[in-house]
Amino acid sequence: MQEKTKPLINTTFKKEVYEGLTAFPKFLSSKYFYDEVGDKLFQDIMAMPEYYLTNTEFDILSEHKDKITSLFGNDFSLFELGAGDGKKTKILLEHLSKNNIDFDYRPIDISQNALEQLKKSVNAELPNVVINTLQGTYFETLKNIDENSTKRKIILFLGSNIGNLLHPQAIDFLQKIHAILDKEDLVFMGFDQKKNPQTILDAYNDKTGITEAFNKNILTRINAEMGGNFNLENFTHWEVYDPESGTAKSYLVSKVKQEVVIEALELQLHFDAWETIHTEISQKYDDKVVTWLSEQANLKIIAQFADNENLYKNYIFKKA
Ligand code: AVJ
Repeated sequence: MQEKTKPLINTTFKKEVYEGLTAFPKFLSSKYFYDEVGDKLFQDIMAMPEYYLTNTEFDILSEHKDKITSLFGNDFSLFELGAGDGKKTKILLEHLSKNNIDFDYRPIDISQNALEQLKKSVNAELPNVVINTLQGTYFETLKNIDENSTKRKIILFLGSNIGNLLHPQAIDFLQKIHAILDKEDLVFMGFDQKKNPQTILDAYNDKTGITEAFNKNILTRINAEMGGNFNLENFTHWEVYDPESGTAKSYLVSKVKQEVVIEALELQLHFDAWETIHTEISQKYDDKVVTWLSEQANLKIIAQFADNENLYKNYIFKKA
C-alpha cells in the first residue's frame, strides 16, 4: 500500500488557512487581507466618507500635535506598529522635524509593499527625517525593537489596529509591549470608541462594496497563492455590531451549498448554504475598557486626546 504524502504546508499563512477552514465554525485571520491589492483597498476604505476612523484620528493629531509632541520630548526612536501609508504619522513627523527634535522613525508593517511606498514618500516629503523600515508581524517585531533600540522609545499604534484583537489577546499584546518598555518610554495608541451602532455598521458595510472586496481579498489570495478555486460571487460580506460588548464582526457567508478545492493544502472544503467564515473583529472601546486593559498590562494612561464628538480617542501610556 502506498502512503499518502502530506501536502507541503510551509508558511504560517497556509497553516492558518488550513486550521481555520477545517474548523467549525470556519474562520480566517484579517491579517491576511493585506497584499498589494489589499493595501490599496484599505486605502480606499480610509478615503470613504463612512469610514470616520481615519479622518477623525487625522483631525485629533492635527489639533493636538503641539501637546502630543511636547509630551514625546527630545532624543528618541519613534517606532510605529502597522504604519501603513503613514498619512497620519506624517503630521507628527513634520511637526517634530520643524521643531528640530532629534529622533529617528522606525515604521513596522506586515506589508513590505506598504513599507517601500512609505519610505519613498517620507524621503520625498520630509528629507530631514531618518527612516528605517522593518517588515514583520507585531509580535515578531516587538522582540526586534527590544534588541535594536538604544535610545528612549516612543511606540505608535494608530488607526485602532488594536481592535483586531479580542480583549485577552489585546492584554497579551499590551503585556508584551510593557516587557520592552523602560521607565521613560511612551506608548501612543488610537482606540475607536463606542458610539451610535448605525455609524459603526455603516463604516464596515459601505454601499459601494469596497469593504466587501477587501474582505474577499483573502479568498483571492488563497486562490492565487494556494491554488484555490473560491468563486467570489458565491459569498456575501456580512457585518454585525454588538453594542453591549462593542465588538464589530465581519463574515463571508456562502450563498449556496458548494465545494471548494485548495490544491496546495490538498483540501476539499464543503460549504452548506449560508455557512459562515468569520474573518475580522473591529473592537470598539470606552474609557473604562481602555483603563482596564492597560491596568491588566501594568500600564497607566498619562494623557488622552479626542474629537468633539468622542468618536475616537488617542491615549498615551507609560509603565505604571
Ligand atoms: C485596520 C484593523 C483598524 O478594523 O477598522 C476596515 C480594518 N476592516 N474596514 C478596522 C478594516 C474593514 C480596520 N483596522
